Amino acid sequence: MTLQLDTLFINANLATMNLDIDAPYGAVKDGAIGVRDGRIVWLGKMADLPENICQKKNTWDCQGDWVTPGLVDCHTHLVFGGNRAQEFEQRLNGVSYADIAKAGGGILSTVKATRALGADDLYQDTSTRLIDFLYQGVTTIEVKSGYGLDIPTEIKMLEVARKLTEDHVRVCTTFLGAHALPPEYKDRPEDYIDLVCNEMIPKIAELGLADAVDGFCENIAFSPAQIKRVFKAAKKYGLPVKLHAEQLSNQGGAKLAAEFSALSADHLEYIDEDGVKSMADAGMVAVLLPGAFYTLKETQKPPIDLFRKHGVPMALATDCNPGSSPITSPLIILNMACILFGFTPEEALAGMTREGAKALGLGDIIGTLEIGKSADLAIWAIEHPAELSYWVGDIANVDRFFKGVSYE
Ligand code: DI6
Ligand code: FE
Repeated sequence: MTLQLDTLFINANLATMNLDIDAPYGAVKDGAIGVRDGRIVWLGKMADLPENICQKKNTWDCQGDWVTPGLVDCHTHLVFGGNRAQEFEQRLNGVSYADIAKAGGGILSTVKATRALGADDLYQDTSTRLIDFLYQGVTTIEVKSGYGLDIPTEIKMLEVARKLTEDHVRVCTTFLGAHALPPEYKDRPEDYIDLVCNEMIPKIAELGLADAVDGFCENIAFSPAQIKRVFKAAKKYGLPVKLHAEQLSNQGGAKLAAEFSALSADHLEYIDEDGVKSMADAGMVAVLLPGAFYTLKETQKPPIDLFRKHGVPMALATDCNPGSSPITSPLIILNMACILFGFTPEEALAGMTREGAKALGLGDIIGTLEIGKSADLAIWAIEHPAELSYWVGDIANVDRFFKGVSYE
């Protein structure tokens, strides 16, 4: 039998992250990967490569480099106008993140800047930021709206996010209309939630611009009852949900998300065991965001022992945004997860590959190196996969191999 391939990767150490392979990192040393039509069709030891291989394109000699699944950043707010360096300065002078938000700064200052930018400029700014992620091995990125808070700007943000696929990356878009209360709706949160549920979600669903719906459940944002309305509307249009929950206080958001079979609940510093159990029962992913924890100088860590105990998968993401996580380096997030939250380097890499994929509902397509999955690969000039969490700063060379356009 002849193995038909487009591309063959040889002399690679594979961190497959496949739990069925009983070795740290699901490692296959001295391995090879065969790719056809953008999918992995052969994976194993060099010594086991079939003799008859018919290749249309090229052989990529990895010379002992490590190959991992392409990184999956499953929570970002990559599309935004301006920046908030001055608020950063204010915070360092003692003003809290919550107080800045209450005074009309914070998210709302980014809303103003994002509304003011034309789609082309917004795309240019975002695409420039995206380069950092691509240079660090990201092949899939989730991008949220939520800095428009009116119909035209939310649409503009999601269209910009969709266009990023042209930059050779898999993009999942999330509608985050319930991020903050826009100034036009000051003191009228229920009216704004009406707009989100009755106009924004239907319009965005009709245009096919969002793969999921998110909300910010917090005392400085929306209550569980308001989020519930948003989730009901999302479900009506067949859109999966996820939630910013328990970031600054315990509102029971994760439990609410579980009731709607959410893909994930994100942040979770203040979640209790009850909340963790409901996530486990609903098969949800905990998306942990050490960049926001670090930037806001939080002291309460998410209860990672409880997630481990109840078997809740832990994903990691940059939460790249101009306020609480102005971070464009996924690898720094791996390091922060280890140092600040007590992840092992293997859990950290799993968090930004296998578990990140699950958090996007793409666990069958990406996230591990396995036959049948998409060939989204990152090839790293390192001697051990723990290096991905270990170095802080510019790490060794990485090559990306990515054939997908958007996910099927
Ligand atoms: N939680 C966060 O950390 C970001 N959004 C959210 O709901 C912060 C967004 C910002 O400050 O601009
Ligand atoms: Fe966020």
